[in-house]
Amino acid sequence: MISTSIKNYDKIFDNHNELIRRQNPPTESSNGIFQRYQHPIITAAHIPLHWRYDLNPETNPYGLERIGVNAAFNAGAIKWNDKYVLVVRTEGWDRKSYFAFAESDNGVDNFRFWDTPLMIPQTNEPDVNAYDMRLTLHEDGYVYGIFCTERKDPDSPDGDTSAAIANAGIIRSKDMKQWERLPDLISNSKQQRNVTIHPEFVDGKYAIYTRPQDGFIETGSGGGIGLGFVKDMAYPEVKDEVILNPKAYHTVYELKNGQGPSPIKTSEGWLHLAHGVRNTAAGYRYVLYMFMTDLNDITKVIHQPGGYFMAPIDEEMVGDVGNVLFSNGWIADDDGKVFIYYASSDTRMHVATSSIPVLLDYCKNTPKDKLHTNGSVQNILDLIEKNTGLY
Ligand code: M1P
Repeated sequence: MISTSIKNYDKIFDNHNELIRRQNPPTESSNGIFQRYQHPIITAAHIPLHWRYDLNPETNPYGLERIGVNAAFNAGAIKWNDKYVLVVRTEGWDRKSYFAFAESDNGVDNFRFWDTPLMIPQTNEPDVNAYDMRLTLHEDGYVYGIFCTERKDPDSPDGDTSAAIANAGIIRSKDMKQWERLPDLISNSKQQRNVTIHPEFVDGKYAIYTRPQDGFIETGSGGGIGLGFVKDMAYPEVKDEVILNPKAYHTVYELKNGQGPSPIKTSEGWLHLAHGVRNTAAGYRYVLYMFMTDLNDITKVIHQPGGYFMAPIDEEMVGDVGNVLFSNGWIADDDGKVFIYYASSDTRMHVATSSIPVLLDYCKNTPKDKLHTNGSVQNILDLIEKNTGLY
């Protein structure tokens, strides 16, 4: 029965507090490469109650939820003031996404939202939808927040109400509170998503990872993860864009290939986390995969393990857009521990942990995709031979 009593809120607040404070132990099993945790770290239910309910019994006598949240996913991440800070793509019942910051002391549970969601400073052309922000501390001293800004395609035929143009919107800040909006990315491609900034200058320029596409959904000639250079972020025109890591037939990144968060620097090269998409009879399947680029030449891929790094399992496979893992945030601690923040099925946020040495070993020593079935068998035969006489 629907309650008509405002006492309703006591139970709602109790449940909410219990959810926020819930501990998140690791799962029992691990493949040695990363460790999953038992619970999602942020869901729609974690969003503060006073963002959703009118708590005044005079104006909300039935205790109704006024502004609902559909999903909380695809979060950017940064370590800030010793806290693990996420900028969560929060999607309302109205389908609009907006950004909400949440922080935790240990990176795996007890994420608490900051007081209010982010009001993004606007350009002359308002963002109709905004999502998937990457947070990167650049050596110029700014934290850059690069996100997808989506607007209706002005060239779409009459009656086509869904054709959209996606581009990279850019904000930056020195304190994570006051944000300055810069012009949207200027590039040769009509569509750009999954854009992020390299944390260091390259030959005095900003290096930008891109994902050019012909259409909003169709990749067309859009070839994969791009890399281009910008002289001045106040006029972010990408020059000399090249495809750093292309899509490839019969791989996990056959249909789409997009950079995740900005890469992590190690003594042996830059670690990259990306998502690959392939088509199936049941729709697109998004998985995470990894590769490494050269420490001194970021246009050169030096290691790329075959196949996926993480794919959706169990509850992760189900949600608004099923069979999707997506990551646009990770944090490497000074002791080498790595927190991989990933979303499942466009619905909820999770964390997995690993370490720099383990991820380097994974990238360097996992066999490559040899791009044909007997190549995969050969990889197994090589391993069997190597193991002869052991165990
Ligand atoms: O629905 C899966 C993902 O689809 C888009 O990603 P991409 O541009 O790589 O296809 C984005 O809308 C992303 O937010 C979403 O998770």
